Amino acid sequence: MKTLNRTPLTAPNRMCKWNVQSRRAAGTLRRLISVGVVVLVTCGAVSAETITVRVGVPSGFDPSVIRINPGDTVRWVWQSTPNSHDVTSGNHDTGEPNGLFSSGLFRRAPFQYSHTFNDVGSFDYFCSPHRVMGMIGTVNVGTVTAAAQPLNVSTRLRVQSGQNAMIGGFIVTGDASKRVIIRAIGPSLSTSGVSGVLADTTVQLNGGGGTIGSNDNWKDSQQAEIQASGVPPLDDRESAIIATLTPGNYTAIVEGKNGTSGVGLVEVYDLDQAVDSKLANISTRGVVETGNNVMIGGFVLGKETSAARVIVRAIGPTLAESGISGALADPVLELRDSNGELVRSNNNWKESQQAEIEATGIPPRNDLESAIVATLPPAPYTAIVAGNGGTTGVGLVEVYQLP
Ligand SMILES: [Cu+2]
Repeated sequence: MKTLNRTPLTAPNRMCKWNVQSRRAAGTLRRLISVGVVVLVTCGAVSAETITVRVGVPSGFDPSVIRINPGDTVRWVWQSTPNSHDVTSGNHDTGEPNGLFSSGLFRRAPFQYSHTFNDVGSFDYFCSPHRVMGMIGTVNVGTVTAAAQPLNVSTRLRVQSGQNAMIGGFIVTGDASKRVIIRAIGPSLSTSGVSGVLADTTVQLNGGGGTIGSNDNWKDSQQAEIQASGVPPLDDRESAIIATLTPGNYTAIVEGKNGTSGVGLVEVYDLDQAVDSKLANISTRGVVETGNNVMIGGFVLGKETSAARVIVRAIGPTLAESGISGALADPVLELRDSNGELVRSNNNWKESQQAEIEATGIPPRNDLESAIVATLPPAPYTAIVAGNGGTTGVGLVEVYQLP
């Protein structure tokens, strides 16, 4: 197995509740720290949190279903809308209040109401005048024992045009809508020593059989929202879209403006980690080259404190079946931790872990493709895909969370 000497993309730039903890990075990683991969990881120790729910957007609660730990506080924040709203605990179907919590009736922005949930359980609430129109919410309180979940995905490669654009895919699973930011990064990569960067990025978000949105320069629209996310792009020519997405499949297509090529980064961040839904099955397709232009996929496992079981796949030859020309003939895959240490590598998936990979139900369909099954503690990781023997072509990297 050829070992790639490659620094990971995802730097251990860890944020705990938005307070940046500066953590010394290994030498080879330091120059990549400013790449802009801000990693959101809920810290291991469980401490009480405050989760914000927006009231009246335009006539609902956002997010409407959340999961929190006992002792956490929910803060409802009224948005400016023509109507007044309230938060009243009780039965969704009958509108009968149960007296557990109430903001009082006829509230308007600016107004906030908070309630701390100490008991485990599922707590329904509604807005009295708008319940019948579906303005209802639920707070699920329980010590979270689920495995860590993907909070963000980022992939870096040399972006080309048309069929060779960079395509980031992800799935929102669960019952509730998920608020995400999608970023396409190019020019600011040069500040971290990456050469040949995409000078001006564009991004298009597709899902539900159509285009949800597109953006060229992020300040052109949603500027305030993007800034408020805490992760605005560093360069005005870079692109970003904030969207609240119902469970389903989505793709983010990153291209250079006017057909230009260069190294780019696509990122999807979970902006609503308390919501009862998650990002899953993240993938990126693009042209895999050599040296600095191999495909570097980053993903972050977080939110929960227990380890997650994942399968990482590097797909090449089977892309030809879906009409992709110039597919990578023989991918090799490396999984590295945030310090750049090799967790595991694989060339042909049947060479090791064959039974484990088959048991996942999603083994690669071509023997030359690569896969790794691993149980990983919450942290950032990188999956590096290259062509065996320095070959190049279109490849796909995928990370699936396993039950
Ligand atoms: Cu209302």
